[in-house]
Amino acid sequence: MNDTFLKACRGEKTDYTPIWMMRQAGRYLPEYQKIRGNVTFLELCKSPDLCVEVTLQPVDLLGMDAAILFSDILVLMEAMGAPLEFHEGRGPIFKEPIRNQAALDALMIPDADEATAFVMETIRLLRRELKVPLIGFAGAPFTCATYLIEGGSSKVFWETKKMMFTEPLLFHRLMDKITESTILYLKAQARAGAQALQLFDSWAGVLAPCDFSNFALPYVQKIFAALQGYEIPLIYFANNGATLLDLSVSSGADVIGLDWRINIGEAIKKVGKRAVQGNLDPFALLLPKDQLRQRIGDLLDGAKNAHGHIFNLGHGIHQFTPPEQAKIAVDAVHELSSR
Ligand code: 1CP
Repeated sequence: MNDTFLKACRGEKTDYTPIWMMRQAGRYLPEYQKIRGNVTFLELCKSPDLCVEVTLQPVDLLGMDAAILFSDILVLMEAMGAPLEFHEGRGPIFKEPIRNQAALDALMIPDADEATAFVMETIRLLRRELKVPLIGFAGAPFTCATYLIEGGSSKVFWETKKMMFTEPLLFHRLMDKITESTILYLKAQARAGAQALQLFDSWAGVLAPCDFSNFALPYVQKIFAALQGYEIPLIYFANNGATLLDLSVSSGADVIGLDWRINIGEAIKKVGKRAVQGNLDPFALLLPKDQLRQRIGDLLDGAKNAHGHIFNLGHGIHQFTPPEQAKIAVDAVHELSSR
């Protein structure tokens, strides 16, 4: 068992810096495309055998030091009773957005072992196969709420902010329900065998710090507090979150994920005795080999005072990234950080 990733999460000394990449299982890999060619995205998410296969791909092909469960943050929203569709090229759609009390009342707090049995089965199967740690995950409540309220992806978040500012009680009640569901869901993942848990807050960066404090952070704190007993590393990734970093350190996470917009050395000064994860610009994977290695060397150097560093991209790997470039990055991290 290669436990370098878990050691780095705990701030312990490691022989080298571990690496994994957000969205490492996915469309940039031809091996993923091949499987995805025969099934829809949601069918894939609900087929444990196929989920196992695509989860293993980046670990086997590229040498990642951790695996992340293949699933999607919106699977839980569907289990709560919000009918979900994925349209090719357009992303997720909730045809019945949650914008009033009646719609909110219709949402359930599901029993995760039943409603998302396929996720738990995937985790159990993966643990038999994997020689690196398995990361489970969920969306952070604010990010999940934006999809439910907007009815899909958004750029301006009009409906979400309208509810926050004109019907704050309704917004908080929705956040409460997502939070309760997420706690049960992540506890079930931990029981099934997930060895670390990450909350993805992809849209937290659209919030002013005062609104993040009021409308988003308390729910992240509640989730991480509920997971303390499992003694597995908890990771919080707020995309575009540099301006929220001082607040994010109070989330209760053991590891703070960093997007690429902040200098890693500066971030490390703020996070104190916590590990950091990040933060190469995903598009920097396109650099010519020598420059990519140089850039990675600089990043490792910038993180030398970290209380644990897990190398990652600053957000998900882009679907048109050549897999060979990802492999160069993995090898460079291993080689340049070896001590
Ligand atoms: O066509 C396809 O094959 C679907 C593309 C795809 C994939 C591969 C989607 C649709 N989701 C996923 C997998 C996925 N999603 C993983 C897999 C594990 C891994 O990292 O390897 C994870 C962790 C997610 C999480 C997720 N889904 C997030 C949070 C992370 C992030 O990237 O910010 C979000 C926001 C989603 C929603 C989602 N899923 C898929 C799409 C197109 C979207 C919408 C994104 C948007 O609104 O812009």
